[in-house]
Amino acid sequence: MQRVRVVDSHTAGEPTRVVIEGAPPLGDGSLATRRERFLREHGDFRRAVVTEPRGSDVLVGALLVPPDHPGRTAGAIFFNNVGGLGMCGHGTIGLVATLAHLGRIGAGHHSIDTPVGTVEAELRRDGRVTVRNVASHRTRGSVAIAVPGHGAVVGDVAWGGNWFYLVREAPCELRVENAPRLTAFCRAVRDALWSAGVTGTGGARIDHIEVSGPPFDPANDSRNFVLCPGDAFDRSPCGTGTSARIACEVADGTFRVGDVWRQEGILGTVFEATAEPGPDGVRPSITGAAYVTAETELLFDDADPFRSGWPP
Ligand code: PYC
Repeated sequence: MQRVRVVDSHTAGEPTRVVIEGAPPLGDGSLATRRERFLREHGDFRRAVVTEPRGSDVLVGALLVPPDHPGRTAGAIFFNNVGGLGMCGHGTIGLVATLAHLGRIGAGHHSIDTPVGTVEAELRRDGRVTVRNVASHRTRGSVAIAVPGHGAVVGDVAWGGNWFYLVREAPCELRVENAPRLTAFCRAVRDALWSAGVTGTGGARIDHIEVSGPPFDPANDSRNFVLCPGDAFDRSPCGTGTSARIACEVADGTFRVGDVWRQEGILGTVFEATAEPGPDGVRPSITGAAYVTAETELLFDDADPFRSGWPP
C-alpha cells in the first residue's frame, strides 16, 4: 500500500491539494526539467492524486519540491486532470496557507520557485496572501476567430503564467447556472484557436479561455468565467487569468500602475490585483484567501482497479 500525505485547501472556492510526502523522486535539474519528467514518467501518480475516486476534474494538485534557488521557501509543480500548469495563482495562495497550517512558515515574505519563474508571496497577519506573479504580457490584441455555432469571436492573447485567450463579450450572463453553456462556448473557442493556429509565443498552446463581463457587485471591476485545460471551470477568479487580464488592461491604457483591480469570479469571490511595470511586461500581484479543508493520507492499493485514478 503506497501512502501519500496531502493537505487540501480552497482559494475563493477553487480547490488545491498539496502533496507533502510520498511523491515520486524527480531527480536533479531545473523545475521546468523536473516538471517535464513528472508529466512524462508519472502520469499515473498525477491522475491518482487529482482525479476520481480521490479527487475530481476541478482539483489542482501541487507537488512540494526543492526550489531551484537556494534560500527560496519552496518549489512547486502544479498539475491537474490532464497535465501540468505553468503557474497557478489560486494554487500558490493555497500552498502558502498550507505551509502556514503546517507551521513551516509564518507571516511575512516568501519566495516560491515554479517551472515558469519565481513568484513572491506575502502571508499577511489576517491570513490573506498576496502573490507577486511572473511578468505578464499581451502578445496579440483583438484577434478575431470564427467559432462554429457562435460566429466571429474577438479576444486577446496574453500570458499570465499560463496562456490565455480573453474574450470580453460573453455569450450569456456570467452566472454559475450557465456554466454548461459557458463551458461549451469556451471549448468551441479553444478548438477554433487550435484549428486556426493561434498560439502563444513559440507556438505555445493556448489552454485557458477567459470570458469577461460586468461585475454583479459594483465594488468590483469585472466578472469572469475561466475554462481550464481539462474542461473544469475555475471556481475562483483565477490568479493567472487575472494577471493576463491586467496585462491587457495595461496595454489598453485602462489600468495604471497604482490602481487596484477587483476581479470577481463566477462564484462571486474576489481577487484584488495591482501591477508594477517590468521589462517583460507587468508584474501583477494577486491577493486572496485560502482555507485548509483536510489533511490526510491518500492510499494507493495495488489491488484497486482505480489505483491510478479515472479517467485513465
Ligand atoms: O488561479 O491561476 C489560477 C488557476 C489556474 C488554473 C486554475 N486556477
